[in-house]
Amino acid sequence: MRTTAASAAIAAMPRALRANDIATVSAQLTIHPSQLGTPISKDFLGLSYEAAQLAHPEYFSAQNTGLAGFLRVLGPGVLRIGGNTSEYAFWTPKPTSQAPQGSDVVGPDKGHHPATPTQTTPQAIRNLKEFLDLIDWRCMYGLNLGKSTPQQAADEAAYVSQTLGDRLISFQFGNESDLFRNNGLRPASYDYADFAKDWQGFYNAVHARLPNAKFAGPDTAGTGVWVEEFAQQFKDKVDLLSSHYYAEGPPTDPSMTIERLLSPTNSRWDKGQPMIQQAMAESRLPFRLTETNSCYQGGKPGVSNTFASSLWALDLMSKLLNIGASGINFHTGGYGWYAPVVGSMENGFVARPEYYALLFFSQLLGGRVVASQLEASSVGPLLVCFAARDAKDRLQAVVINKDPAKNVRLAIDAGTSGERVAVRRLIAPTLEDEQDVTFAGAPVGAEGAWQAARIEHVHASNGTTECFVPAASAALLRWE
Ligand code: BDP
Repeated sequence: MRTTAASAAIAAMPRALRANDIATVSAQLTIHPSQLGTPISKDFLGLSYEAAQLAHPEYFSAQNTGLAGFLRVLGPGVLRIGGNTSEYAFWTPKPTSQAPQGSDVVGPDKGHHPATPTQTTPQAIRNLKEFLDLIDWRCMYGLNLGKSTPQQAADEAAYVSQTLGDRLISFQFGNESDLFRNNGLRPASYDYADFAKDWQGFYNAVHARLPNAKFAGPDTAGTGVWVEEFAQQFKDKVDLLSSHYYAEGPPTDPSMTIERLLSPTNSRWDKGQPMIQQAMAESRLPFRLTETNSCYQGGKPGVSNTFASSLWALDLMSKLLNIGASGINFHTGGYGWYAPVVGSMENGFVARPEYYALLFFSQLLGGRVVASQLEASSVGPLLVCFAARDAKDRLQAVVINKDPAKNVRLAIDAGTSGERVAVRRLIAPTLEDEQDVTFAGAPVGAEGAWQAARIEHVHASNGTTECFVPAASAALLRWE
């Protein structure tokens, strides 16, 4: 069985590993294993689903074992409920008509029109609790700020809190309220001060009903000044700052390509990041990227569902570690182009390339970043590296080679010698590949089944470990 998996892995090797027509350049990584940096939260990984998915109460239920398997292995993670449809999801404590049943799946909202109103029933929340227990995740629950009232939000929050118990992390009010002035939910004059007033009203109502409830926010689309203003104003009321980020969009724009997604100079993230850091520093609150993905309006075929999205996602997670963020929620649902897992209860679920980035990153959970320096002038900014200690204190290095035209020979000085280093590779035949991704030589199977099938070993010589990282691939190195 091992042999079959190994031969499959070799067949799936990037062209670069088999051919000599790609340049190989050298780079040097120096790791300072005792200089500890940011902790990597155990619940760093998460997914974000549309609130409208709750209108189909079987989806997040203990019956959905097909989906549960994929999530459990990434955990203990965070399931965030929100998205555009949260402003159209109405708490319906006593449904008069039968709520929709079955495995209907809700994809990411494309934001083209106001969403269809949906009902969130007590049954959906009870099922959600069972689902969270099954996967051992917790939930950040978005309440409807756009079209609901503080009173309705308090009623819903009371039921959610009582039912989810310690599976509930916090409530948020509204999804991307910085866009309310553009999407018809508020007048064109709606600004931060108006939002703060709305937010305070909802907070008062929920807090009065649930004095121990926890809150996060502002959950804005942008990482702009609203996050900073919110942090200043509400730092004593929230436990966590949150905002969203989409690397590209809209998908109809021909310049939204794989090349642009992976480019270090085109990143909207780099513009927003300083404001997040400032908000964190001023408020001393942690930050979580509660909704993100490669391309808004549901993603772009040929970009969001390719191997490029795995390398993009890994790179984004490394950027989040750089600022000490506490986690990330990839937006998903249904068969969305950028969804890490797609499918339905009826047809089963499969992992898309982006899922492999989460699986790779799950090896780091509960650990700590350690200081490292990359000297890679001949390689350029498409090579991203960092080092970390895992939960068992083992030293690891993450190497992300986003360059499709350069293999990298990386010399690593980890300040130690004589050890064996295990290498697990994240590879696919090309950046455009949509289905032949493997991690450590193995694909992810039904219900998230995955077991490493190919672990290479390299040895340190004179204190230096050398590792070859093919063009358009990533590697996880672990000192044993
Ligand atoms: C975000 C929304 C989410 C959408 C996503 C998208 O919160 O509901 O699905 O954009 O456009 O802004 O893909």
